[in-house]
Amino acid sequence: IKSIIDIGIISSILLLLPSCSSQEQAKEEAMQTSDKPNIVIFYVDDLGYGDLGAYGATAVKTPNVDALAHNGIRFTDAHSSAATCTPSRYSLLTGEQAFRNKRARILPGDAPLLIDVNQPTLPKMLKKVGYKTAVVGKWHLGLGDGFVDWNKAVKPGPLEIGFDYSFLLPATGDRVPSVYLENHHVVNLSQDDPLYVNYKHKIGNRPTGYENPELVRQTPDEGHNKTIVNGISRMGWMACGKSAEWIDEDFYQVFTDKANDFITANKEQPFFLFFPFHDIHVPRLPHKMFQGQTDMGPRGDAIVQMDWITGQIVNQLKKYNLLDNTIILFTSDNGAVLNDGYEDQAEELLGEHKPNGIYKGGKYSAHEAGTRVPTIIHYPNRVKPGVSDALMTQVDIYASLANYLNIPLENQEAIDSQVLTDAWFNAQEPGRDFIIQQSVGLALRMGSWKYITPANENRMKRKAAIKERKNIDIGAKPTAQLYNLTKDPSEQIDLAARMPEKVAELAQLLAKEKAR
Ligand code: NG6
Ligand code: CA
Repeated sequence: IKSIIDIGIISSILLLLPSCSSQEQAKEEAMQTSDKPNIVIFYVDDLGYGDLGAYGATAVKTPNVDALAHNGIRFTDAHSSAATCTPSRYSLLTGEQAFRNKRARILPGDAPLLIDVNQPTLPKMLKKVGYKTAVVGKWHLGLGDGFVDWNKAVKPGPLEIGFDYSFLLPATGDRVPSVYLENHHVVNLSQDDPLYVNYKHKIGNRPTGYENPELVRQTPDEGHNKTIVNGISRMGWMACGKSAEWIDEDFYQVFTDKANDFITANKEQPFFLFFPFHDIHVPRLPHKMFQGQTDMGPRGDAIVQMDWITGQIVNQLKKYNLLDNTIILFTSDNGAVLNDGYEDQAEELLGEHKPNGIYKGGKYSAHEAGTRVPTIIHYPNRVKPGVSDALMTQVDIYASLANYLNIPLENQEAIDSQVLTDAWFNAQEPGRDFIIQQSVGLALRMGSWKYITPANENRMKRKAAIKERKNIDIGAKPTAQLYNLTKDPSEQIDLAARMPEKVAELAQLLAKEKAR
């Protein structure tokens, strides 16, 4: 009898055991997951301060992004570190101001990888504590270490600087090669039709915008009139590689699917998804589904497309019950621009819409609209919804995530990055004391004040060119400029001549920061 009882006890213990330990395991996993939230960075291209419903736009509807703003913190004074794409991306991924690296400027499509493979990066740091990392979208940080043969393994690239997976537009939508790159390889490239790229002179016999203007769907400026792909002439020449060509109107689905597949594959463990959109950069060619959704033509419709993509990815997080434990950072790499290489009626159809809100300048500019961009943090597990006027910069994403995840930084790692998690998670907390804004020159914001460095002759020439072609004031003057943004947010009154001491104080702080 005893032995029967024993067997009974043992077997019930045995029966109990697996469920017990699986409960333990589930608890442990849950703790791990809440320890390590997923991280998704939505990085829109050229989205201006006034381009979203949540930031006052009425001519375009952005319900998906607005929902993130409504349920998270919407920042009113948050900045990309630069007024153009490559330097902003560089700062975000390295925690270092881009002016420290002389090569961190807008790159051509055949530029070598900008970030050194030995340099610390945000994805490398996250990998140290077990994150799976991916970049899906526009890269524009260079590839390879000199000449790239697109028919072989293209490296070093994202995989060598900390991403486990990459699916890219290698440079931008307006630059060749107009093909997708998945990890090290051009997608769908046929061995019989190898792909060549040149930025100095014409190669191959494909039509170009300057030779066959009748073949293009949008009239280019002279920077964008080289090889025609999908009816759009690009920057640079591309020969052969026909089978691999992208169709711009498919971007919305292709990138959404790749991002969502990555989420599905990693739903059981912490992941970092860096999602740099092509939208709303030129050429603006939203899919039919979005065409005509606004009265603003392709630029407005591209904003709607961007919003839709955001919604699809957020839905994927919801589907797996991951949304509450995901830190979503939604922002842009620089301010808005209307004409940036193609005639797509962005200016003519603008109506009352204010792409940069009340701010002066735009993409390329040292004025506020160069870097003051929509910025939203959504993280239901920690963030109480609100609106924050804390001064913020994307350079701080690196150290803030490190701090939140208890990852110690090395001595020379992310040297410009500060911990701003208090402000990330609480709209009442203050932001930074000062920020540096990089454009063709540098500017510094501190308290109410904004200081812009004096411009040299080159910068003055660039100012004239950008004013003429893009109708943007890049904020270059031969003398220093000073504005009081509390009283004069639109930078109308230059106080530099009246307040030389303030100018000197801010110039000194900037010089000290540069010398670090
Ligand atoms: C500029 C291009 C512009 C755009 C920009 C990059 C000219 C005159 N302008 O050089 O069209 O491609 O580079 O934009 O060629 S960014 O958002 O990636 O920085
Ligand atoms: Ca950009």
